[in-house]
Amino acid sequence: MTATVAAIDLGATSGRVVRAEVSRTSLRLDEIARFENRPVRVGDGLHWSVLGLYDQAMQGVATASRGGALASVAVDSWAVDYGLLRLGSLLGIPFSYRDDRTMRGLELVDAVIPQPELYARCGLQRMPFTTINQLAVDRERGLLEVADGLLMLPDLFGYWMTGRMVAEATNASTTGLLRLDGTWDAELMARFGIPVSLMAELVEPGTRIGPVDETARTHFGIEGAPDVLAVGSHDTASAVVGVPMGPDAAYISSGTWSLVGIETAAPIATGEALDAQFTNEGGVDGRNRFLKNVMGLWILSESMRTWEAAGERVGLPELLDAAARVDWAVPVFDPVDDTFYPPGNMPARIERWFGERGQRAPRGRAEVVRCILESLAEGYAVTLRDAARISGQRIERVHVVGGGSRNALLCQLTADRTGLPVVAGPVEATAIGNVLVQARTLGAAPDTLEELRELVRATHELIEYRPRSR
Ligand code: LFR
Repeated sequence: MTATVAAIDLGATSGRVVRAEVSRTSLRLDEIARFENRPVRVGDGLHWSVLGLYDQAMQGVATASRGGALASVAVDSWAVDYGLLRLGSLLGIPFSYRDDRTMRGLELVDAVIPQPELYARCGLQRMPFTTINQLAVDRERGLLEVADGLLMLPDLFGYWMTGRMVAEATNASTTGLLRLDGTWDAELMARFGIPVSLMAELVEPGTRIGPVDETARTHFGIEGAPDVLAVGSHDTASAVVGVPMGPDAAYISSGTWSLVGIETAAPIATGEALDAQFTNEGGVDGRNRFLKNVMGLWILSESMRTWEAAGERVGLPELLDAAARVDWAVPVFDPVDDTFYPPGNMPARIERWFGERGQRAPRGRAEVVRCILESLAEGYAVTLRDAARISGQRIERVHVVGGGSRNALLCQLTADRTGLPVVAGPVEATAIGNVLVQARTLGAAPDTLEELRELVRATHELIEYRPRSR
């Protein structure tokens, strides 16, 4: 049996719709649509253009449906962001997690609950964008008094497609409002004045949400009536499904963020994990994603934006070539530092970071790019050593998936600095994880994550980088 399914995969800079044919022994993906995603700043802050994204995604699904009946469709996106609703209608335009209101949110949350206590409850790394911080700001502004529902963005799309509201579990695990056992933490919500009634019913990946409804089918011209399924709707959860790893492996899901970690059987919310600032996020099939958010290629893309805004022409391949030719030592910064979180002039921030520490900053674009990549690779190496130490799991190879798996210099530096072989690919692991879980739900793909990963390994070309001695 072969299943034909469509994945809507939304990233912080672009979204895509992929059509896939999956069987127990084959996996074929075609990109049907790709569109830009740019948050828009208005008076009250930085927002996602959710209707535009939905429109583009659904047009992609319609195109995919014209190429032969789709059995199902599923959405994944970045985590933590959400829409508030009242009587079924969206209340306001969802904020982007890069909006600086999250800093106020951190203060509000700190005033109510000490970090170690919050960590013991939800197991998340302290990050400004966590949903609980954003909701603390909404509460302060009186918004929670009018809202009667909350949907994470993939769940919002699912609701618009089907009329049914659910809270997919892997994405819900990024809110800070789920207990480590995967249930809504009503007591914590009460302490923050967040009504638990805002939250929808939790569903696991593999749940059928319902058929795409008449409104959506007619408006977008979708042929047939595909079912909307829940998958790992947190993009990183889907990416981890698509990592072609075996035992003793770690992963880096490398894009705007680098999510660096391992899969564990259960959350690890110990004092050591807190000190090293590891996150425990829910994975598909009840696995735990023990990982850390390292700033990622965002620092490079923001640097390029800065250079372009100054009227300089910059192409990524040329920059990477120049950076590869830097054969002298460059200094490294801490790619987990909050300085690099908000949008802005990264080269200036890098210079300031070194200046404040009395160190020489990199000069010129080639050195800056090399410094960014070396810093990321060093950040990965430290994180993976911590992950192995804290979990007691062996790490003998590192899989890099996502856009960053195409960055040969970064992959090589990662091998060099971790001292481990790096296996790069597939680029589209997130969409793969999404379609595999759909196909499995339809009975067309193997049952276990191990077998699904084996299928990815068998159908994709991977590149191995060996560590060079230093
Ligand atoms: C990656 C990602 C990360 C999450 C960040 C913000 O796309 O989903 O896992 O921490 O974006 O949502």
